[in-house]
Formats: sequence, C-alpha cells, structure tokens
Amino acid sequence: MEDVNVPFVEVHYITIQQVGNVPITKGDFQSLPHQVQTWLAQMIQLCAPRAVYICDGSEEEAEMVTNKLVERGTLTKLTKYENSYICWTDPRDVARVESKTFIVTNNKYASIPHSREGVKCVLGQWMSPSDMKQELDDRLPGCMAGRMLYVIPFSMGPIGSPLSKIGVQITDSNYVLLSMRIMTRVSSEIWKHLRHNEEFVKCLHSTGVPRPHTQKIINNWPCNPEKILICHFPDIRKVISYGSGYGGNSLLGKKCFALRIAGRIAYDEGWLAEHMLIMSITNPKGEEKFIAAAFPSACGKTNLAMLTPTMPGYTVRCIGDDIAWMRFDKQTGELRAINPETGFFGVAPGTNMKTNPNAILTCLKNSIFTNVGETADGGFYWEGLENETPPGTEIISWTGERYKLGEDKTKKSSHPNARFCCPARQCPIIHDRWEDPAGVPISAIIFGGRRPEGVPLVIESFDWKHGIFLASQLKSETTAAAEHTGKQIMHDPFAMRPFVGYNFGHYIQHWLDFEKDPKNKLPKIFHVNWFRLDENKKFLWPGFGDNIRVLDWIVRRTNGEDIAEISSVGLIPKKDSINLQGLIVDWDKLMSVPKDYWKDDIEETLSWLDGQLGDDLPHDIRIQIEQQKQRISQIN
Ligand code: GTP
Ligand code: SPV
Ligand code: MN
Repeated sequence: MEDVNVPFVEVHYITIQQVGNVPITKGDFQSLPHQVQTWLAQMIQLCAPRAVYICDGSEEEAEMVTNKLVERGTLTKLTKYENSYICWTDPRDVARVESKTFIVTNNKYASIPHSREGVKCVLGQWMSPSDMKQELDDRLPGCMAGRMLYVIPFSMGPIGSPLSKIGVQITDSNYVLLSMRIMTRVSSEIWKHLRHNEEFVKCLHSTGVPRPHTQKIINNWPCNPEKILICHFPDIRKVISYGSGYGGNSLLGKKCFALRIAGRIAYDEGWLAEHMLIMSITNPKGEEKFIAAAFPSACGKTNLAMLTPTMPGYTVRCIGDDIAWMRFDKQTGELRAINPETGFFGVAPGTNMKTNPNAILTCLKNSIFTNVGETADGGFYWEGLENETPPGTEIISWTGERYKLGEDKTKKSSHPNARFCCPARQCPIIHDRWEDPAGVPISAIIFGGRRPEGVPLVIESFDWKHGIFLASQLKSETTAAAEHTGKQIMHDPFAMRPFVGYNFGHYIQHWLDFEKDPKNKLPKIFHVNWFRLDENKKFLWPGFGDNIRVLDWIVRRTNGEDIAEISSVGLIPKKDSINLQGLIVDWDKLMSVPKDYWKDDIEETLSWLDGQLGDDLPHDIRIQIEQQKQRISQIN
C-alpha cells in the first residue's frame, strides 16, 4: 500500500571531496590529470583557502561569479550595455609593477646579461632561488585564508593546436577569473589535453589579503601593495604573483606566461614570443599582407591593429593587439604568427569613435572596464570621449568624484592606465583566420616608440642584422602602463625590456640566428614613429587612421617597389612616395635625419647597450653600431 501521508523527498547523493581539510565546492578533483592534482594539493595546503572551486569555463559559472562581485560592490553593472561592468581598484594598484618583477634561475646570467660593473641592469631583474624562497615563505603560507581558491584551466592559443600552450592559474580573485575568461580560453576541455603527464605552466596568484583582514580594503579591491612580488621560474615553467590584482600583474596568461615564460620556451625550442600586434592589410587590388608590430606599452599597438584606413580601397583586419607567437615553418620557410590571447586589455583614455571606432564597437557588450569614469546613465566615460558625450553629462570619476562634463576642465574621469577588457571575437574587423592554428604568414615586422625628436616617420632596415639593430636601439617615452613617473625617454629594445624572461644578450642573438637557416624567409624590418613633435610640441603626423599611408608604403616595399632611398639610419621614403593626399604635413620635418641628434644618439646607444649587456652584446650589433657611426659621420 502506498503511504500517502509522507511528503515526497528527493535524495541527492553528495560526495564532498576534500584536500586535507579544505572542501572542493565545485568540480571533481579526483578526475583531474595526475600532475595537476599533485601541484594543486601542495598549493591548497600552502595557501589554506576556505574552499576550492574548479572552473569549467561555463556561462553559469561567469554569471555566478559576476553576481557575487556585484553584490560585494567590486563590480557595478553598466546598465547602458549588455553584460558589462565597471570596476574601480584600490588607487595603489593601477598598473604593472616592474620594480617587483623577477626572474629566478640558479644561474644569474641565464636570466640577465653581464652588465658592466656599476651599471644597474634594467633588462630584467634576477633573484636567487634561496632568496626568493625566503620572500615567498614570508608571503604564501595561509595567504588565501578565508577566501575561495579558484582553479582556472586555460590555453594560450587555440585548444589543441600544436603551437598552443596550456596553463593552470590558481587565484583568490574572482575579478581575475572573469578577466581570464575574456583574455584566454578557459575550459574543462583543457584537462583532456593534459593526460599522459603533459607539461603545463603553473600560475599561482594571490591578492595577499587573507581573512581576517588586518588592513582596510579600499573599493572592495583586495591587494597588498607593499608586498607585491611577481616572480617567474622559467626552468620549471612556473609563475607566482602576490599582492596585486591589476592587469599584467594578475592575468598571468598575458605578460608572465605568454611573454616571459613562453619567451624562454621559444628560445629553447627555436621560435619567438613577442610583444607584437598582428594585422593584415588588403590593398585596392585585393592583395593581402600580414604584418606584426612591436611598440612599448601604451604606444599604439591596439590602435594600429584595428585602424580604420583613411585611404580609400584599403581594408585592415585584426588578428591580435598585444602578443604574437611566431615560428618559421620548416617546410615553406614562412614566418607564421598566432595571437595566443582571446581578448583585448586595451588603454581606454584616447579611444573614441574617431581614433579607434573598432575598439569602441568591440567593448559595447560582455566587457569589463577598470578605472574609467561612469556616466550617470550607466555608461563608461574617459578622457577622449568629450566630443561623443553631451556637455553637462554627470560623470562619476574612478575616484568617486562627481562632476558635470565641461564645467571644470581640471577634472579627470579616469586613471591614465584605465583599461577595457573585451572579447576579440566581438571586434568588427577581426580576421576570419584569427584563430587559425597554423597562424598567418608575416611579410614585415615593425618596431616603434614615442620619439618626440629626431626620428623620422618610417625607416626600413638595410637587411636582417640592421633590422635587429634598429629593434635593439628602440627607445620610447615612458607611459602610465607601469609605475614610471614623468615622461622620460627610456631604452626599450624590441619593446621587450619589461617582458623578457632570459638573458637579453641571448635574446638578441636568438633573433640574429634565424638568418643562419637559408630556408627561412626573413620578413623585412621597419621602424616607425607616429610621435615626432614640431617646435610648438604639436604632433607632426596625424596618426591613427592615417597610419595606413605608412603601412601602404611598407607593403609596397615588401613587393620590391623602388620608393626608398638610403639615409645614414636606414632606408627612408623617397620624396612624395608616401600617399599624403588630403593631408597637410611638413615632409621635410617629418623625414629629416638631423646629424647632431643622431651623432649623440649613437654614442648614447652604444654606451647604454654596452653598459647593460657587457660581453653579452652580440658582436653583430657592435658591428652595426660602428657602421652607423661611419654613416653619420659622412652626413654633410
Ligand atoms: P598596451 O596595451 O599597453 O601594450 O598599449 P598599446 O601599445 O596597445 O597602445 P594603444 O594602442 O592602446 O595606445 C595607447 C595610447 O596612444 C592611446 O591613448 C592612443 O590614443 C595613443 N595613440 C595610439 N596611436 C596613436 C597615433 O597614431 N598617434 C598618436 N598621436 N597617438 C596614438
Ligand atoms: C602592457 O603594459 O603592455 C599591457 C597592459 O598590455 S598589462 O596587461 O597590464 O601588461
Ligand atoms: Mn602590452
């Protein structure tokens, strides 16, 4: 007989998994690849979180974490757009911290070059394993007490491609989890590719704020600025980052893995991991060429990668805006490049519908905005959007100050390093091959920086070695992307000064060595400067969409057109060989190579490179410097 008085109860059989005494609240620990389990168990014990959450990359997961962050006040929904949020950090945690970034190897000179005595090396910082152990022993034990530990499986590059690399990031920041989901491929698919004991890059991140809190949390943004430490162990493919939640400090797939660790893997395996955008240019005849370009942080990669051409008949498509992994194809000899990322973490100030409409259109949904201003009607706002926002609009600045647009010109809505984080697939001009696991063939490599004085709009290298010299002598004005203050011109060879994971001398030699294989089709190398100033400190070049005119010249050079002439610093455009129709620019000022400037510059470059790299400076570069000196002395 049926017992009708008893209510129906559904029975769930819940197995609570634990590591030590820490419960796994989501995911099946025991089904993870063995080598992951071993490392995780150690980290869980070390960091002592309240619980562990193994991420699967699903939409439900994102929703759950987002809701939590909104509830807590770390994120605010921007009601003007779909699924987009704004975040204001602790004002002490706003950029990469280069002074606290280290490479750890047994041999010091595996990490940094033999700088001359008395010279402080700025091409990477080394710390010994024993000193680093002390630093970490002081920080890591119990660093996640009272917090959730998230386990994020991710792939840099298309999942399963032979060019891709897998990482697992542990973090106690759910803001980091949400950003990693935009910037990398987060999925439980990853575990399948780690069977058979395959290698993965171990990434540990903690904001360094265990509970109970001993310090006040500002803006619901946990961080520990006094104790920031970002350390890399390239020999064992490991990154540990402590104390910061911002950008390159905490999204470990980006600079830490895809440049510093991958750079070292690339050195070992014979390829390149570079701070470069990847784009294509199609001319009016329908011919498409791919190029890669390296500029230092906040010097124009995102803008170039998605530029809107002002020359009719040209099409630009974007493959990536920050990082390129490139290798010479063994069969064809082509240099093939992939973008290992899936999102843009772009500088917000200065971005608008005129300078970079494609970036604006990319971040109108599914995006996170950090340290920008908010309009009273739930939109984003930053310096550069003045002409697209009605005067009188009420703004809440990133520091929480309210003001009306246009009333007080001294008010700033955003931090200069404020960023948008948005999915690359939303970019209106994303290339349909942007996720091609085979990559795209690169015809030209461009280097550049912010050079207010002396440096022409474009220079083509005489040959491969001279191109590598151009990249080695790269300098640029400092920007807000890291902690440098003021606008000083700094050396930033290859735009990689903050991102190289091994001895910079070996790095330059690695580039030089690609010439030794006659099968390699070496791309032409160029140097550009959008930032030359006139005597009134105004830019001589309009930049942005008009940069297509320079790209067009570069592409025509890769086709062998006779439009270049020799100067003491390289090949420069023959007069009027760049299409300037519709522009008013002073060609002579833009292209001049002032003898006095370059005479001093080459002396300073020699002394800097020799001081920094000592005997690790490749001989070929010394020869290049001598040749440049000779050429300059011959200018009338
Ligand atoms: P990271 O993401 O830090 O690596 O920077 P990035 O190299 O991608 O720089 P981005 O394109 O975001 O540009 C940074 C700043 O430079 C923005 O404020 C732009 O407005 C400005 N900028 C970019 N291109 C040009 C240009 O052609 N001319 C001028 N004058 N400014 C530019
Ligand atoms: C850079 O600084 O070059 C960036 C921003 O691209 S961050 O991700 O913070 O490194
Ligand atoms: Mn960058």
